[in-house]
Amino acid sequence: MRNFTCVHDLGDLNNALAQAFEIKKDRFRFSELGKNKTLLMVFFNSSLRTRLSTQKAAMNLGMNTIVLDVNQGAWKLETERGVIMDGDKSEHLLEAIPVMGCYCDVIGVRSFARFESKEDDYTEKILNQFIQYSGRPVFSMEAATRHPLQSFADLITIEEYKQKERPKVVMTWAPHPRALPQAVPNSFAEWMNATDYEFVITHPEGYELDPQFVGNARVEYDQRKALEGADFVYAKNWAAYRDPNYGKVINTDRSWTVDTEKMALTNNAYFMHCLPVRRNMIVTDDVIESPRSIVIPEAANREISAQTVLKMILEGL
Ligand code: AN0
Ligand code: CP
Repeated sequence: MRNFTCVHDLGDLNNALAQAFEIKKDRFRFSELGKNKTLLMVFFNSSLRTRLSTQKAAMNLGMNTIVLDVNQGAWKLETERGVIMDGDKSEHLLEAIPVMGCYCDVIGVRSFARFESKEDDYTEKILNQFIQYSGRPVFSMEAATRHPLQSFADLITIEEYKQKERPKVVMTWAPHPRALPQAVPNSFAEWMNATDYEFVITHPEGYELDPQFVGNARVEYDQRKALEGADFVYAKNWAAYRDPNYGKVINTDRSWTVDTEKMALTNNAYFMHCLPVRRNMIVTDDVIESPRSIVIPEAANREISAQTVLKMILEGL
């Protein structure tokens, strides 16, 4: 594998899952694969899990890692071509990217949707420039439209906890005070659509996602109805996708918070969230602390998804 930006890059999903479980059994089995190879992780946005789990995954494979927080200590970067750079930005991404490529073998990039231009976000302008100009394999550590390392960890987690072949997985929108990207829900939907699970998406009207990600999922506007019989509840907030509200918070309706009463409608479902999560906005303390909450094992699987992806990239070098 050269680049990893979405589920399709993995090829056969069952094969990728098998590799993930092999790594989980013995995460140091491939500790020679990354010897003398350097991973550069470039963050345009904050991170706890992605930063730690990807670095740990690289170390398990014997790689060296460098982390660059673009907004802390690096030169401020211009991203638009043709701009007269007489403002506060000292360097252009078009030089910065190939320079970064000089110092590493593999690059991970975190660059969220900026909500300034839907077209720029949905064409993955920043991530694609890394792919085009770095000269290195590039993987997404959450880009504008997808968070594939998260979705891969989510899938691994569901595979570990599911009690039937075809579980019912419900992704529910939940309230949040600030505008969040659609990357996590888009990506989760894309990965669920690549399985044969029963997959339902529920959200208030106005929060419809890009149809290319919704695919064949059932969209149900009544959250309670959607949750009936669910085996997994995947909560997430996202800002509106549709124009003219792209990137806007159109409501913070707390009746959508996942609480004990909502969970009682399910088939004793497991609760999932990618984290970070705002308690008592997205989910109540009781639900996230309950024995059915698997948010911590889900986060732990980020190491496994990252290591599987890095292993595949290293094998292709
Ligand atoms: C980000 C998001 O919703 O995309 C990252 C989640 C992994 N969340 C926040 O910015 C709070
Ligand atoms: N879930 C996730 O990607 O978390 P971070 O933003 O902390 O990396």
